Parts: sequence; structure tokens; C-alpha cells
Amino acid sequence: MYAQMVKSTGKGVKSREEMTEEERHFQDRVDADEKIEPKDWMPEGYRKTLIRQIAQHAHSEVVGQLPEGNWITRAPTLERKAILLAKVQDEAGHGLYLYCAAETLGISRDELTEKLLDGSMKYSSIFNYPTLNWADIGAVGWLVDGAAIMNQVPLQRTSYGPYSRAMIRICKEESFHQRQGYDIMMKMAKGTPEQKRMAQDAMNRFWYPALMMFGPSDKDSVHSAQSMAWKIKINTNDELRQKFVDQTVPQAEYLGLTIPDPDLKWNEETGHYDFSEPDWSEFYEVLKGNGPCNTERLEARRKAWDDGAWVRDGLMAHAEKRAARRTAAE
Ligand code: FAQ
Repeated sequence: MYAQMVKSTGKGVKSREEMTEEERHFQDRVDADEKIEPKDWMPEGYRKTLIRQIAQHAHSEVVGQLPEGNWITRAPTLERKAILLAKVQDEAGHGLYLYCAAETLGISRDELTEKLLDGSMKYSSIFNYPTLNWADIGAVGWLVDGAAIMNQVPLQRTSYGPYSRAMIRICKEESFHQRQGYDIMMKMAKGTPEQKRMAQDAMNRFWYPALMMFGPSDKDSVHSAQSMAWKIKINTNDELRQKFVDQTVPQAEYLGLTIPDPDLKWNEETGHYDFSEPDWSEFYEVLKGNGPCNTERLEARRKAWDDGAWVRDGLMAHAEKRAARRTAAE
């Protein structure tokens, strides 16, 4: 199983002969689908990769509240407002489960937030794109949550116990998010000509950024081979991107929307859709901080962190007082 994965995903992974006794034992546990728990021995690289991936995911959930939060006050009906409010609150909850999972690896939530704010940790590229009108909220739910679920369902089987358990709950909620997005798109796409135009415009702007969410193509992915050998990742970036395209094309057809890719076509031989790759130079620019909303997103998070300092200080002072009282009573 291990050998097969290394073969299918590339180089850069230690062979069994190169591993220490501890590493071999660890790899055997992973290969046997045993969950790795916080107090178990793990290679330092496994711990670091998990912190990077889980924290990046947590930051994405938190920053991901901003583009949709932007439309809570302007939702077209009270019902849509209540649904969107609940969805955005769910994203905050996902961030919290994931920060908790990362904390079990020996890093604090404060440190993780500081790394987000100083730019040494990333969040998903998708949240650096603006939500310009209500149709964008439909496109985010349908395409962005749709891509997120495609990536996250397999992560329920990831080898690290706390991460895998967090993903189970997150996936249940993400399914509802995807449905609510599709419902908005259905209303818009079957509405007035102007609403249909808005739905198509949102689709045009979100299609390629959604494809970028899965990460660079397999030949350029830095971490996939090792992450798959450790079952931190279950599928490659390209496998999941292909599954997403195959799932989304019929949904777009049902809506009567056109996917903005003239080369998209069903391939009888492969049993999959052929499609155009996103513009990877745009992806790397967004990662470098040069996307349309990078500055705005980080400023919003920095302001929230600074404005919340008095709450954190108050809670710490309260906790210290209680601890001192408890010690005095003993
Ligand atoms: N954005 O070697 P790989 C959501 C970086 S949750 C930014 O292939 P890996 C819910 C990558 O970090 C969305 N950076 O990396 C929601 C690495 O750089 P580094 C988030 C990206 O980790 C919906 C470099 O490129 N989901 O949306 C991206 O093996 C609606 C090389 O890449 C997760 O985080 C990107 N798209 O594979 C919330 C899921 N892609 O760190 C609100 C868990 C790659 O060495 C509203 N994460 N990079 O400096 C994963 O599955 C993986 O981390 C991948 C990337 C697949 C994202």
C-alpha cells in the first residue's frame, strides 16, 4: 500500500530502508488505517505538515466569513438573511473546531493567529476575491462550498484523529451550505433576464478561482506525495479538481448556465470532462498577496484581533483569579 502510494504520487518520500525504527512503526500504523492521536509518537514532519494544513484550513474558515458577511445586511429577504447568518456562524464554528485540532499538536491559537496576521501562514486563495452582488452569494455557496466539500469528504478519513473527527461535523454543515447556494442560483437563474444575467456573471467570475481551491496541479504540488503517504491527504489536487468538474457540469446545465470554458467537453474515452486549467500565474500572485482583496481581508482580521484584545485580557484575568482562589482553598 505504502509503496503503491509513493509510486503514484511522486518522489521526496523516504523509503522503508531510509526510515528509523520509530518511523517504520508509525508508517505501519498509518498503512493499517489506525488513527494517530495527540500523545502518540509522530515524525516531526508529520506534526508540522498537519499544523500547516489544519491551521490554513482554520484560517480559511474564519477569513471565509468576510465575503459572505458582507451581504448579511443586504440579503433580499428576511428568510435569506437568517439562512446566511446561520451559514456564516457555521464557518466560525468550523474555524474553532480546527484551531482546537491544531492545538493538540502543541501550538496555541494565539500563535496561529499571529502567523496568519504576519503572513507566514496562508488561507485559501478563494477568499481574496470580492462578492459584488447577491448572485455571488449563490456562487460562493454552490461553487466554493461545493469545492470545499469535495476536498473535505475524504479528509474525514485522514490519519490524524482530532482532524478527522472535526471534519465529520464540518462536512455535514458544508452540505447544507452547498444546497443553500444552489437554491439561490436556482432562483436567480430561473428569474428575470437581469437575474439570470447576474447568475451567469457570478459563475463567470467564480469558476476558475473555485478550481484553484484544490491547489496547484499535481506536477507542481510540493506536499502531496509525503502528505498522501502519511494519509494527511487522501487524494491528489488534480483528482479532486476533476471530480468537482464532473459533478458541477450537470448542475450548471440544469441551471441553464454556461461554464466559461470553450474547451470544456465530455470525453467518452476517459469518462470525464476535459477542461481548461486555471491561470496558475494568477493563483501564485494571489498567494503572494496580490489578489483583489488580500489587503482588505488581512486588515479586517487584524482589526478584529486588536479590538478583541480587551476581551482576551479580561478572560485571562478572570481565569487567573479563579485559579488563585482554588489554590488558596486547597
Ligand atoms: N490557497 O503542495 P500543495 C472553505 C499552497 S475551506 C492558498 O499542493 P497542500 C470553507 C499550499 O499551502 C477552504 N494556498 O499544498 C468555506 C502550499 O504552500 P505552503 C480551505 C494554497 O497543502 C466555504 C503550496 O500552495 N480548505 O472553503 C492553495 O498539499 C465558504 C503548494 O501546494 C482547506 O484548507 C489555495 N487554494 O495542498 C468557508 C482544506 N492551494 O503551505 C467559508 C485542507 C495550495 O507550502 C465560505 N487543505 N496552496 O507555503 C488541503 O486539502 C490542502 O492544504 C490543499 C493544498 C489541497 C488546499
